[in-house]
Amino acid sequence: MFGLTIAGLDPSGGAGVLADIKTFSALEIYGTSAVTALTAQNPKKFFSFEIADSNFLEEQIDSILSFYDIEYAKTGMLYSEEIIDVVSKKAIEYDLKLIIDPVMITGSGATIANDSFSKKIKEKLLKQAILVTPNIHEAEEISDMSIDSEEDAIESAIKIGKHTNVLITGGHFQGKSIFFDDRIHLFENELIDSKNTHGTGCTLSAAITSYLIKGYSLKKSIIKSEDYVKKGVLHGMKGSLNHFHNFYKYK
Ligand code: PXL
Repeated sequence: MFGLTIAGLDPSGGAGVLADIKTFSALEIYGTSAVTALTAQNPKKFFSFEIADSNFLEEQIDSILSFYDIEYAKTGMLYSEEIIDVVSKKAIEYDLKLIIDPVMITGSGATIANDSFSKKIKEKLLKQAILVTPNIHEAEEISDMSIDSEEDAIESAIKIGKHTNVLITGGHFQGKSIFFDDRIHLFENELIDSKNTHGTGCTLSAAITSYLIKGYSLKKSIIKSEDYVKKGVLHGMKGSLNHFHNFYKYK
């Protein structure tokens, strides 16, 4: 079973393409990738990034999808309109089901999406998605409203839900995450006091993609993925979660 991530490369391996590939592998999916950007960072500090040329990104995606039979792909850092256009075109051409992690700002505070990003993904990409996974900040941007309470978050999820299924990820409102398909589901998550959270968003969407590939329903894939991320954080190290917590002999 094969999966694809279209995302940026974080050399620390906590987030981005490397996190996605580790997650796919830990969950028994053969991972492939197309790299949208190179970044220089560690879990504490973001230094810089270089965006991939869009023709080159297109060639990466073609080289994978002309060879492997891939139904589900996740997206991470896309940054610009040009890159969103390439991903949208390729998703249509290869009939991909997209899981979109609409990353805009890293945990270390760096902006990894340009100003028109949320407008552009609404116009171009969300209609091709089967799930979008914003955090609270990203949900505010996409739904064009501020979120100060659980009720606001539900309203935002319903607004974004006009485009596609949406999971507003936890960390706020007692750790609850909010899933809207044709109705609202609230998932209670234990709040974990840990510094090892770099990469949790990327990992969650890669895990959901993996479970969908394995044939689980969207709701079940989300529940199983939240558990996988929680265990990763509990066994995390040096700022990032541990994608292979199942395999390590030491804890
Ligand atoms: O915020 C998630 C994320 C996505 N993609 C890349 C990142 C990060 C966070 O650091 O570096 C490449």
